[in-house]
Amino acid sequence: MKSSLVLSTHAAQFEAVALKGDFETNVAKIAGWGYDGVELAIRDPALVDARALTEVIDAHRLAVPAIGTGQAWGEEHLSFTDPDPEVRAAAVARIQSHIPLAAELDAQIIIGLIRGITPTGQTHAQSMAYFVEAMQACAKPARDAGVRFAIEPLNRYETDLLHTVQESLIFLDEVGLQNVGLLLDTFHMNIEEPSIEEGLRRCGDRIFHIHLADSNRWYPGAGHVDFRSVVETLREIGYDAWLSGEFMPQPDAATAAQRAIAHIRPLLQD
Ligand code: LER
Ligand code: MN
Repeated sequence: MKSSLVLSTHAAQFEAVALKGDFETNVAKIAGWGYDGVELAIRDPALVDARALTEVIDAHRLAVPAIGTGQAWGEEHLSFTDPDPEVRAAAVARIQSHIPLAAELDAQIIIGLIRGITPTGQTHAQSMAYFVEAMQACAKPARDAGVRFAIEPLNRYETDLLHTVQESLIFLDEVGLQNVGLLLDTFHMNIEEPSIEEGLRRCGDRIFHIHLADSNRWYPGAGHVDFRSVVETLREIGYDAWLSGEFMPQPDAATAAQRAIAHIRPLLQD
């Protein structure tokens, strides 16, 4: 398993991104702290100079395991489940526009809050039907490019759509595409799963990506999640991909990032 840290390419409001500010400075810091990769949070790929971005990342010998897309919801309110068909179409088009960059970086595309929240007057079933439709519209054209999508179950305080592993596995069956799997985030799992380890085991090879944050959404080691047991379980089920830190910049960004890797590294080497 390899370690990465979430970094936004532009200033963003989402609070659980440890580092904000100049991109290259942050990439250099992440490499210097010993991470193997950088997970990029990108609101709109049209705002990103792909060549400049790849040069910076290559220069620091980092990989990009995944691209987060939730800022398009947080800052523009694009969503797969909006009652307005134009907003849904814009959300699908935005996610599709990540495919070329994801293919170039060999990164997965994360589906978190871009799924939206059921608005008043719309049924949950209708939202789920829109969500399946949007996922298929995004994932089908990505198959030829070899791009995968990781849907992230989120806790109940953020959305009403997909909280648990159990619901998400049923959802994956409905989508019915092999390039769609799950991103499991230990912060959300600690709220929604009866047992984090059992949730990981149930998912097995449908786990495409992992986010690490402790129970309080601080860096791993700051709360009560047992990361030794999380890593052992992942190893047991044959997960051999990325553990990506996504936590609050507490007590400050640099300290959080360094304490996270200090906590996780030894577990990976055991
Ligand atoms: C994004 O990865 C995440 O975990 C969500 O909490 C975004 O709101
Ligand atoms: Mn997450």
